[in-house]
Amino acid sequence: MSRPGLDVARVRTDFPILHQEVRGRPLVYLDSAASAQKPRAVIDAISHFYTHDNANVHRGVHTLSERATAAFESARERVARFLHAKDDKEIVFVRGTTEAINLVAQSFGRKNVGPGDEVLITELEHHANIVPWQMLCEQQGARLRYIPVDKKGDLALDRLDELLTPRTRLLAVTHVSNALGTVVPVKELIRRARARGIPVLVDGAQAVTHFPVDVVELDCDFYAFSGHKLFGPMGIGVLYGKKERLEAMPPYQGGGDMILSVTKEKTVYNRVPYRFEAGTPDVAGAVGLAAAIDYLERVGMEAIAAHDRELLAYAEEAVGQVPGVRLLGQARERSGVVSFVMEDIHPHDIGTVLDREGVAVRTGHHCAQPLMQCFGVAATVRASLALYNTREDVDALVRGLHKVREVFA
Ligand code: 7TS
Repeated sequence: MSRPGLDVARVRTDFPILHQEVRGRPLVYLDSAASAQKPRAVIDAISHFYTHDNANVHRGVHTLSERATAAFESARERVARFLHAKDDKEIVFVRGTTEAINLVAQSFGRKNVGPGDEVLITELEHHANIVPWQMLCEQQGARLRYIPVDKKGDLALDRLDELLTPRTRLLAVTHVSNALGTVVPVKELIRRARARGIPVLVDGAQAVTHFPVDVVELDCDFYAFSGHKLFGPMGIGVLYGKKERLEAMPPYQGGGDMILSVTKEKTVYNRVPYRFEAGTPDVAGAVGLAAAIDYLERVGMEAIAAHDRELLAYAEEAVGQVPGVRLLGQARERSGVVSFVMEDIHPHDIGTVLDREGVAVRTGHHCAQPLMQCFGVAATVRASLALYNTREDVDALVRGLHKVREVFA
């Protein structure tokens, strides 16, 4: 179906995996927040790399190695432009959001967070933006503090000034909540933290897929995201870091390619970003990620944002009308996901019935257990939307939920 600005029918033809039946029904994929599907352009770019250019990077002078190096570095430039970073050397390739946050925790964190210091996060976070900070705080004798979330799923920003203390060494916050879809006003948080000289890391895993992001305009110190949620391959992700921040940080892992010279006694580390990229990187992954970004920008991030907003409003309305459904999260601004519970029917049972109808959703705590505790639930059903989803997909979900009611009546 076509909407102004985004020809979804056309977009769907670019995603081969969508055109299959699951359990005898056409697949309705509503789990893109967990991992998004890949357009043909990404699959072809990876295949082309392995068919024509595969070699290790930065080490060889032979032609294939030069080509692989050029492809890897051009992917870095592509990512830099996508985030509107000033310099492609501010882009560190990692495995995903999780590794990006662990890198900052163990490199920036170990250097800058000491006994009695504080790291501030929020109750909205995915475990990937909680556990690395808990580990750091335990190692350093520091304290992890949380900005609370209110009943609607917004952060209680009236508490921010009191939580940003002279001991706060970093604020780490999600841009969009994976469990509720809350869009956090990160720009305001960054402004208020930076006014006190406190650096900010933004977890952009669920944001870059839905709207344009400009790290310079946000003025964040770090920004992390995963390739596989951005319609690119698994195993590749990005840490953006302001150059002066990255340059002041020690390496995260030691090994090949992150050095300038090694003697038996001492290593001189390579410059940024290579200092943080020990070992053979996922070159094909970076190539695939660049292809995904090219694809998204051809479709148009603004058009994608408009489509996603419109479809989310439709989905919230339609799902909210199913008898017995309670939607979770009424934050001022939301993106990408509809999270709900249904009377006393267990979310896993709902997910199982939906799967029989060909509808893929995620059920569980969504790796956001502290947030689930705030809302007094152990788990929810989460339908997540992407540029290839249609109103018909939402209608299929709603029909499935009526089926759930019949089964458990
Ligand atoms: N941060 C957020 C906000 C996320 O949603 C996720 C993954 C991560 C970090 C971790 O990303 P990774 O690529 O390093 O694993 N979120 C989900 C999800 O919602 N369902 O499955 C994974």
